[in-house]
Amino acid sequence: MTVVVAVDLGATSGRVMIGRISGGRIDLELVSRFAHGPVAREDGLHWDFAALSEHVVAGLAEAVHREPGIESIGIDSWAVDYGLLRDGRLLAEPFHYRDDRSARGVARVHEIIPPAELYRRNGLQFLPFNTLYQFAADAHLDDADRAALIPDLIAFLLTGAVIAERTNASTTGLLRVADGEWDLELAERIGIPARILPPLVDPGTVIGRLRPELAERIGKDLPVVAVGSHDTASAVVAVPLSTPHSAYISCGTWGLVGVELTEPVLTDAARAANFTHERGVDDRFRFLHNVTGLWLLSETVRAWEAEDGAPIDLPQLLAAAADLSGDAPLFDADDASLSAPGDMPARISALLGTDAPAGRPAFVRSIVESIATAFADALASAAELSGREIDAVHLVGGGSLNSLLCQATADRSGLPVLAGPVEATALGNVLVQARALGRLGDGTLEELRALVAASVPPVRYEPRP
Ligand code: LFR
Repeated sequence: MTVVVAVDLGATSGRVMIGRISGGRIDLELVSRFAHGPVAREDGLHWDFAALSEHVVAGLAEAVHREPGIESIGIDSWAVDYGLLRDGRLLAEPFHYRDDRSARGVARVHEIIPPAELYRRNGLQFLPFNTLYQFAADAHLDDADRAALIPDLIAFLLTGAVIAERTNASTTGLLRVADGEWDLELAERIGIPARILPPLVDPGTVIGRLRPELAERIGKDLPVVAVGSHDTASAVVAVPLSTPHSAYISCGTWGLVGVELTEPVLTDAARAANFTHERGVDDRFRFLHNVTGLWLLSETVRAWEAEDGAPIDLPQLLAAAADLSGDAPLFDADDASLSAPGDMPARISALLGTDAPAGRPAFVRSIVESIATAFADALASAAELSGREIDAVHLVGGGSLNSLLCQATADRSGLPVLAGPVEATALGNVLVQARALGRLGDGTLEELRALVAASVPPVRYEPRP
């Protein structure tokens, strides 16, 4: 039996999970889960990084307490955000990618380098919060000796080693799509000092061992192993893709919709459709588009709870939404006005205009159908741009539990949806650690995925006419 611990930090909640692999099966045990999100400070939206790292260390200690046989730690999180280090100390609390300072960075970068050239170099879809734009708007860059992306920053706190794990580094916009190395010329042109970019490592590399004081608190001296530290990269590892004709949707706060490729598609059409080339584990490309996912629902529920002063039963609300018939009014789930936190029902209503449903179940149905419509559009684009016929869609992550969303995605795309695993990201994290420990042989991605398919059978949704 191989036992490891996965720290998986999503944009609205984090979890620590024990992963066990034995007899051709993989299982997860939830150790701790904590909510988190943007916190408004005087100078903008941040992450409460002190609270986050305390949750991680406490979760790891609890994991080792429950399972002394744990052999390593892997960390993944949402992408693009970072902390600046100087002499081994964090200079300031990391900004949240939804903070609007990045708009200044976009203007500054695009003045120097046109978007078409950027796409040829880094292959990334335009998202205003890509790290390079955040760097360009960051007043403290010159004071720093290193920048570390969130999972790398946590690995640094745990071990003292500063690296840049490659799948997540590919979301900075500063990695060359051609060879996955830092584009130092690009960095120089936009005024980013090369010294802040740490050495790149691939998933499977041992980053370091726990600092002695942390090994003592956690209860064991463990190595921290680089996994696909971008959560989406780990999720895609655990998508039980059966054929090259399957697409995936990794659906949590975001819905990441795409296919896995071995060669990039750097066409004008791909750029116009805003399709990205994020690096996957084993040098695959995650050719995908970001659709605003469950963020729309979680922010809506948060606003209603504040209004009611009481918690809302979301499963009940979704069931009521599923019972409604007739066409739901649709809005563009990707509209830029929905990106910031705040009164989501009002902003969605503004997009729907006079069509905005009055009742909550109908409102929820509009949200879910609008997300499914955006998913279906992105699936069609993925097929067209990659020249690949798609005959099934794997929907993994939290969204896979939302049967209204899964069925609507099947209906609107005309494709069968295979839902699950819900914890794809943690599974991918665990699998890459186990392989690094030498327990899965050379384990190709296909073998890792077969292990997932054998352990977590998907729920199938057929498209209805
Ligand atoms: C999903 C995700 C997306 C990334 C977004 C912001 O959690 O990592 O892949 O585009 O968050 O970091």
